[in-house]
Amino acid sequence: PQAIHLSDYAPPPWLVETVHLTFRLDPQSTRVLSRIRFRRNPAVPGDHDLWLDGEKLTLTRAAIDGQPLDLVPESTGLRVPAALLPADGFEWTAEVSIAPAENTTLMGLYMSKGMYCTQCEAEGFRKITYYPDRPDVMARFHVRIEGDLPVLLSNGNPAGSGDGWAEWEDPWPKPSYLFALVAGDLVAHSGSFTTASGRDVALNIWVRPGDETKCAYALDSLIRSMRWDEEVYGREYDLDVFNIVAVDDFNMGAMENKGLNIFNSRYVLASPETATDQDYENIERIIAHEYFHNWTGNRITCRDWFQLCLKEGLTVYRDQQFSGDMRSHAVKRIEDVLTLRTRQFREDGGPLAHNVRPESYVEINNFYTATVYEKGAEVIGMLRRLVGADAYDAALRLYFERHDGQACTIEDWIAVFEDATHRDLSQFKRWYTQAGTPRLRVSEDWDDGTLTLTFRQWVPPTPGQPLKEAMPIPVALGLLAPDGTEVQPTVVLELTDPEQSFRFEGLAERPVPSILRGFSAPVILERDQSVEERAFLLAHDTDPFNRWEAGRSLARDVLADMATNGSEPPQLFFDGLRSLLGDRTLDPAFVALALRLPSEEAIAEHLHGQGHTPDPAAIHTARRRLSLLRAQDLAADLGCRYHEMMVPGPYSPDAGPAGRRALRNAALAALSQLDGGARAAEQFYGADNMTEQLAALSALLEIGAGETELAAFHDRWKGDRLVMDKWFSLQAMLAPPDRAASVARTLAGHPAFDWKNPNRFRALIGGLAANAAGFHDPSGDCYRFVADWLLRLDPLNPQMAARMSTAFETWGRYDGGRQTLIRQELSRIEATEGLSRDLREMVMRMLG
Ligand code: DPP
Ligand code: ZN
Repeated sequence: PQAIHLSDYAPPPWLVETVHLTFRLDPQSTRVLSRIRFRRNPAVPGDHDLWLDGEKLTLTRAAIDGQPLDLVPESTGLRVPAALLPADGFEWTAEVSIAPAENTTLMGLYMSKGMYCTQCEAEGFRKITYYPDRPDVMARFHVRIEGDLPVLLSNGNPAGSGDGWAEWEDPWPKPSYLFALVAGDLVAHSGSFTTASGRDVALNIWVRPGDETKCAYALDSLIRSMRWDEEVYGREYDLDVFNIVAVDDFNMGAMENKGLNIFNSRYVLASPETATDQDYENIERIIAHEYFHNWTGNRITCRDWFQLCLKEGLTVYRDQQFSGDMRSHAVKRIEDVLTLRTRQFREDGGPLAHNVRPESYVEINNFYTATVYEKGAEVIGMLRRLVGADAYDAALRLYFERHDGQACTIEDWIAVFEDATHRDLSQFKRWYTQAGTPRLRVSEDWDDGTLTLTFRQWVPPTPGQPLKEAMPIPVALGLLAPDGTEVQPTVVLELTDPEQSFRFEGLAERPVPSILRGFSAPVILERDQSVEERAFLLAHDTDPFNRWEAGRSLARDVLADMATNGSEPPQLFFDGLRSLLGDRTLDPAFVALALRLPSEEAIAEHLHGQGHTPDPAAIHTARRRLSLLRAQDLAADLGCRYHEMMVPGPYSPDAGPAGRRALRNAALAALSQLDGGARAAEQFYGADNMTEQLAALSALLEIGAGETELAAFHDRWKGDRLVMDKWFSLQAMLAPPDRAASVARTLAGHPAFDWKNPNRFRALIGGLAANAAGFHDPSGDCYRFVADWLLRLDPLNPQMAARMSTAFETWGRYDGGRQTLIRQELSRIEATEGLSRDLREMVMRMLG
């Protein structure tokens, strides 16, 4: 398959004004009638053929201005020769038929339990009808749906309905990837919202009958998102209705189709008994994310798929701001950095590293990545830090004013900031064009009242980019005196050169620097710091992120030492945690995060970065041991907090009670190592909410207990799909390393292992991949197991298979034996005949 290059971009010669679609729904043979008004693109002179994308369509007829055409479709579309096209525009009509019931890819129009549903981003619309399926072609859509189902939905505003039909009119021009259609036996949980300028908007969350009692939090999150976008970004909603549909079979989290968001049901449905605090937080975040796309993505969209970060990075940044405002900024920042490090740093450090704005792809679905999303959001955060909050607001106003209704590029985005702030941002653009996580090495020099900090930066080579240029790095920094008072409040240093020094003069005593406050740039900070200094920052830093980071880096180094040379943890480590645990002024959610030990994956990544070959088994053992020693050392304090953090009264998913449960459950997991699981079993059977029940089950599994509870959990929840996903993933994730493959095989043989459902597949295969020591068991059993499943899924759902193949992306970190085993599996996949373009591209990139 051909790679597509950013440098080959050419504007479309033909633009679309209006699209009329009629769907005659049928599972085996849905007919799609299209009437499309084309006009010449004034920016592209000359005569041009009309190219219409189309895949797996049966064309029954086509005409230009009513004149039938005799066209022979190619496998990827149709070409109408320029000679047949009236110079100043024409109307294309066509009829195709498709079989939604046979569509297992979950792209285009497909069926999920009797319900029709679409997913068009990035290139699914071409599986619905012939069309210039590219985001720089924006048009107004009118849709008529005919089908014997009670609910028929599409984008925009309702434009009439009757028995067996409904019409929808979307006044806002949009690219085809934002098209959506849903038809099924659905019920709505409804509400309303009045916009700042007084427009009444009907809000509906559509679900299958029986699920309507689980929609209240999603609706509440939507209303808060709509208000927040008005208050913070001055953005109002622009249609009479906003519909959200929950569907069980969905490849991604959710999709921002104009006026008709479609969601994976796990990010809509929640009740206290079935959803955890984490689920509630995710629902709030993703509802907000998709809603915010209405302006950053839909009203202003991307010129081409290379610009994906233009909408995703910005929208993730916006949903992070929102969650911080709704909950706690400190806790949110720590959670976001944890995600960035586990997912994006891992990607950046391996064979799949790519720019925030990639320069080529074979299959665009493979670039919905942590780099585009999470690093893309970090880049926006840095930009805001560099120009300041007010200038950021001014730039965003200019962005909306200048580009509303357009399909834009990163160049447009940067230009807005340059024009609004009169800064030269050409170096900043490297964040979009250079892959890899920058390393920042700091050294300190103290001389007679002056502290000199010297920063050296370098970016390691990544595939296709052996040499790197210096990055502009905002480093937020403060200085603390030995008694803990802050002698230098936060300043932002702007690094631009490979090496730079900064002097702080007139200091009475040598201060302790707090560097990269708030994680002001997505870099790896390398710093020689004593245990004492980190314990000091853990106790005194005024920046909550760095306070957490001090404890985190200490835990990481302690674990790295234990795993590599069998050393014992220093007492200071436990003492630091004890004072944190005892500090009642701290947010319990923060303390819970501070107690969380770095994951085995994080330690492996760190060791690899330090030039070691990580041993997954040794890391697992070290982490278990540190966890046990810590529980023993802090038993009394943990017991105390466990009781104190009990949350009385009815369940509420708000940040306050959720934080208390997080700390309580962290204490429970620790204490279970000492009491044989007695408390956990008690909590499991007594719990009236999923957060407490699942945490108890997890604590039991971690100590090798919980057989009875697993069975009880299964019996209680076997009818609930989303809860059963948790049952699968927890077991795969927490299986003892030497038994992981056999546990996974047993689970795969369970009658409820519906592997064609993406959530269920991800629960088991993703759960196993997250069990680092199990997955990397030296037998290679799990490698084989995962490869077998990828090969099985690939012909049905290539997008999911490709996504899950990232389980193998870290192979280069490990020893020769493991490398050989993983490469064998990757080569076996690569050699398979009929492999999808999606999975083939991933495997080839991983093999290098
Ligand atoms: N655009 C979706 C999202 O990130 C993914 N298809 O919201
Ligand atoms: Zn998005």
